[in-house]
Amino acid sequence: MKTVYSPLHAGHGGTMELVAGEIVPGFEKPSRAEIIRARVESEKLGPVLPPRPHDLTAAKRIHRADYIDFLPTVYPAWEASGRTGSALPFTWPTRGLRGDVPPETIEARLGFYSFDAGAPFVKGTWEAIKSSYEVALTAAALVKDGERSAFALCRPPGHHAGDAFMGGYCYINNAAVVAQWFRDQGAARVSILDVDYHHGNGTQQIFYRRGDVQVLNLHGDPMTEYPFFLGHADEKGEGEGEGFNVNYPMPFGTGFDVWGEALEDACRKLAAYAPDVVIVSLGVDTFEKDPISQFKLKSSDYPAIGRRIAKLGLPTLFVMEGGYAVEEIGINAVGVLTGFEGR
Ligand code: 6XA
Ligand code: ZN
Repeated sequence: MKTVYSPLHAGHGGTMELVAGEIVPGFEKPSRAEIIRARVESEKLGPVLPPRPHDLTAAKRIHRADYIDFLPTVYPAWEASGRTGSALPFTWPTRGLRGDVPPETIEARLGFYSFDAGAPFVKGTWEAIKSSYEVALTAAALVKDGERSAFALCRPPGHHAGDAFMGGYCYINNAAVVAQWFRDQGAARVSILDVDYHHGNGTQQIFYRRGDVQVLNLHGDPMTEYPFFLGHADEKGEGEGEGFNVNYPMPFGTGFDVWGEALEDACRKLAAYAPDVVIVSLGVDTFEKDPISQFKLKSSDYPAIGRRIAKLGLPTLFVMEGGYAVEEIGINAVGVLTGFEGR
């Protein structure tokens, strides 16, 4: 399996985040992608290729143009206003406030285009976002051109980003962008299987009213887990999308016995939908030692995930999302891929 990777992700580093009332170093850090790349190499998964340049047309098929145009302006505006450190919002247009007038001040604009304070900008963030997007599109082209599978080693991740908002370490929704790209290249139906520990609220929001992209999500129950405000089992899609959004919320402490059954059910629904291509939002924060998550999957479970997905017999693009136990992130992520390849 070919991997697409860009070193430009590393410019998005040194971020801070708010956890349980404390400012701490960001869990979503550059070493994550480096450790995965090293494991891809040591396991001889296949060649590691650079992304091809892409303009932002494909991003604007999914995201609102004003949102995409805002992203490269964030850090320059932050610096121009004399601020330093991580650019972050602190005010959001929630219920009772106006969400239709983008303000001028940079923190306020960040609040306008986000749902939380979990998507910080530093100097290299935009270049990293853009490279992650190019990684996803380049890997998608490999699958379109006949590879059975490919691995987009995206960083930053994407599945919390919606049509016009960032959050949860995510800016451009890489999986959603490539799903639309496959549709634009002639695929009739696309399935997105999101196995990250967190609900992919952005992906769900983007495709909620569409029947041409099926979205299946296995995740921590939003009653007790981030992103809290989406991801319940009764969210099934609307209008033409009715029945094409499927959520599997699971409680803290869930192990592979229960999680694997949810995967089995999701794979059966996916097979029944008969898509032309499968996009896997590959998060490995379901791992028992993940520092921010509460599932109990073991390293030996990840190859089984890959094997089950391979059994679908469909062209498959893996898009990297979360996973913060950096010591094992390479073993677990690449474990899914080698499992997929049947070794
Ligand atoms: C917020 C937790 C962000 C979770 C990001 C993630 N403090 N999403 O891994 O998949
Ligand atoms: Zn996650």
